Parts: sequence; C-alpha cells; structure tokens
Amino acid sequence: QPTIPQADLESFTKHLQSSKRVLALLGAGLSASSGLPTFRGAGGLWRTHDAISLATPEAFNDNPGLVWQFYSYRRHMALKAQPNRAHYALAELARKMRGFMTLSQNVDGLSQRAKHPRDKLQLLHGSLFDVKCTNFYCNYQAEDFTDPIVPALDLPVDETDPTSKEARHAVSNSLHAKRTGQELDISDASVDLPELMEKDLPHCPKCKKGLLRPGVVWFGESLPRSVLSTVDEFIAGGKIDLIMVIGTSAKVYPAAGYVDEAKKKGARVAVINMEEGDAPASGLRKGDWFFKGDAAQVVPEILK
Ligand code: BJW
Repeated sequence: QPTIPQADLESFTKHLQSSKRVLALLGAGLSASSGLPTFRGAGGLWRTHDAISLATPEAFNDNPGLVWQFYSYRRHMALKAQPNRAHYALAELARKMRGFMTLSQNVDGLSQRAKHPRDKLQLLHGSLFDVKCTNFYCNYQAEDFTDPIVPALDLPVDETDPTSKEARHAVSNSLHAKRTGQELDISDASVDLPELMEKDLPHCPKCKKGLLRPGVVWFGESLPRSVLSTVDEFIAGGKIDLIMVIGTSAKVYPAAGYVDEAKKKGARVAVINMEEGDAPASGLRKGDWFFKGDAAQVVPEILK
C-alpha cells in the first residue's frame, strides 16, 4: 500500500481547511475497488468490444440488443457492488462543507447509495438506472432499478462477490479481467450471447411503441441541460479554492474541461489516480498535488 508523503498530506489538509469553494471531479477509478471496471485500459473490454465503442448512439442504432445486454450487465454489477470508503468520505465532505460540489462522470449510483447529498451531486453522464424513450415525440423518462429490466435480459453473470478479499486486493484495472472466467458470465466472450429481437427489449410504458434506452450520455450527445447550468453557475460564482480530480483519465469533454475552468478561477488541483500519466491535459503546477494510489484508500486518508 503506497503511503502518502507527510508533507503533501499536511499542505493539502491545510489548504482544504481554509477552502470555501471546492469541486470534486469523479471518474470510473473511484468505483474500481468496488469491483466495477473502468473504461480505458485493461478493464475497458467487454467481451470483444471496447466499452467506449458501445457507448454511442450509433452502436445502439446498429444493435440495440447488444447494447442493452452490455448495460443490463452493468446495471446488475452496479447493484451488486457496494460504495467504498471514498464514496462515503466524499459524501461526508459534501454534508459538512457549504461551498462543495461533486461532478461525477460515473453512472453506477454508488455516490447516491453512500448518501451523498443530492443537491451537491451533479451527474454529468446520467445514470444506469434512468431510462428514456427513443421515440422523438415521446418525453418519457424514469428511474428504474428492476434487474433484469425485461426477462430477455436475464443473462448469466458471474456471482462472485466483487468485494471479496481477492477483488479488494487486485489492482483495479486488471480486476475485471481477473474475475471473469470463474463462472458463466456474459462479459466472457466465450459464453454465447443470445441475439435479441427488438420486441424483447424494454419498451416505453407511456407511448407503448418507442424502444427504451439507458439514460446515460453517449458520445456526441449533450450533457443534461440542468446539470450544465448548475455547474456553470457554481464556476461563475467566484473564486474556487480547490478541484480534486479523482480516478478519471480526464480525456472526455466537457467534464475534463472543468479542471481548466476551475484553475482559471484560482483553484489548486489535487489528482488522485493509480497512474501518474493520467493528470489533467494542461498538467500540474507548483502547489498542486498528485496522490498516487487506489482512490478508495487515498481519498478517505486525505479527507480525514
Ligand atoms: C484509478 C483506479 C483506482 C483506475 N483508484 N484511480 C472538446 C474537444 C474534443 C472533443 C470534444 C470536445 N468537447 C466534446 C467533445 C466530444 C466528446 C469527447 O470528449 N471526446 C473526447 C474523447 C476527445 N464529448 C462528448 O461527446 C460529450 N458530449 C458533448 O460534449 O456534447 C456536445 C458536443 C458533441 C460533439 C462535439 C462537440 C460537442 C459526451 C461525452 C459522454 C461520455 N460518455 C461516457 C459513457 C457514459 C455511459 C456509460 O457509462 O456507458 O462516459 S464515455 C466514458 O468516458 C464514460 C465516462 O464517464 C467517461 C470518462 O471516463 P473515466 O471515468 O475517466 O474512465 P477511464 O477509464 O477513462 O479512466 C479511469 C481512470 O481511473 C484512469 O486514469 C485510471 O488510471 C484510474 N484508476 N483504478 C484511482 N483504484
């Protein structure tokens, strides 16, 4: 377990204690220790598909059955996973600090389950547990935690506890790869996937004809308007003292761009990541921090 240099810990704590307005930008690395794979790197492959290539409107149009199988699997895994100590530490900071806001790129619902105050949690990329109608003339959108969401998506999954001792100790990015293959699991490409008919996929209960889709933000789609305006208002609201960039490769915009916007408002940057290479695009400056390690361990430590 890497230890945090004492001087960094002290300077960070001192700065946090005197901070009035703070942002936290979250990415998939935050939930890695809860057993959920990241997008890029070793964990980012689902069967033979690059997870990123399935997260597009084009993939859904081409093969809604395959994309629903991918999201149904992820809904199941996210429901089975537990928030880790970092989710709880951030939720506690959000409760304690008035001028605090979390910008989460994660869709797994773990921050919500760690009781993060909802008004201080902006879900930039939506949620696995939202569904919306694809019929242009229908505005149906709802929360739905049913697992599986329709009988045809009741697929074999590895029921090994993702927070088992082995999983907890695995290096997060390889964690998914290590677990698969232990049991029948649809994330394993050697397990046959049934080809689904469109009629078997989730349909809209309101208009009765539109196909439902996951309420997440795919490439080329706009982020939710209310989320964008809340974040813009926060950023415009005065000096920002600190932005914590936790478990994200900071490659996807506009999320990654919030780091530069916070810097323009005076923020010092603290990056928490397993990989030293994954700092924000414009790099770290003197007075910023890089805390290397598993977010689930580092975040509670620096927020203690
Ligand atoms: C650990 C760890 C441990 C591991 N502890 N750390 C400006 C310039 C260029 C392009 C654009 C631009 N503005 C917009 C675009 C286009 C596009 C974009 O950004 N492209 C880039 C790739 C260049 N953006 C969009 O399309 C966005 N829409 C938009 O801007 O609309 C207007 C517009 C459209 C088109 C053109 C211009 C404007 C929408 C982006 C939606 C992203 N959606 C996804 C899928 C969500 C649904 C789902 O979950 O399936 O969001 S993609 C995927 O990436 C997901 C994630 O939230 C997001 C970020 O990934 P994240 O979380 O950073 O994960 P990883 O895997 O990349 O990184 C994990 C990190 O954790 C690594 O660093 C590890 O080291 C680390 N780690 N274990 C600590 N234990």
